[in-house]
Amino acid sequence: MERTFLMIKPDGVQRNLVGEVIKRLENKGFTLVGLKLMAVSRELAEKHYDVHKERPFFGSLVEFIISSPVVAMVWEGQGVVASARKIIGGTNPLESDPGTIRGDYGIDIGRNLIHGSDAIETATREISLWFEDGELCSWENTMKTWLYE
Ligand code: 3AN
Repeated sequence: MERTFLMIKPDGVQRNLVGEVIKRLENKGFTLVGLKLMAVSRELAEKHYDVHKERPFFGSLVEFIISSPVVAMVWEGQGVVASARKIIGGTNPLESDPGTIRGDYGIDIGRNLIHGSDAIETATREISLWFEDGELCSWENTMKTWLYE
């Protein structure tokens, strides 16, 4: 079963949107297999955003991610990587579709509430960067037969 890495950024935690974000993914039918509230080290933030290290916003993005706790999560389900990206919405909240997390709750691109892996390979890399194997919990949701044919 496919897995993705999602992280509620400091703005999402500070704005009390943790429950709202989790609710949207649960309601969709995805399964939570990893969850932790954490203060992020500079080293981890820099590794996570490594692909953006040449971009002008890299420094402020790293400072932001380490400024206040985040909620790191792993979600599981059929097609979860692409589907979670749709639930999250486009990068710039002012242009994200209404009904998405960013579209409903954000304004500024530097305060877009949540990160989601953009591809299956990225998800694999990010899950191993943020979680030890023992922190993930494989379990079978009893609703599975009501979610999948
Ligand atoms: P997404 O999170 O939608 O995949 P990316 O991967 O292009 O977006 O960018 C990663 C993060 O970098 C974004 N979530 C956002 O916090 C930040 N970011 C992207 N573009 C900008 C920008 N032009 N100005 C400030 N921050 C940005």
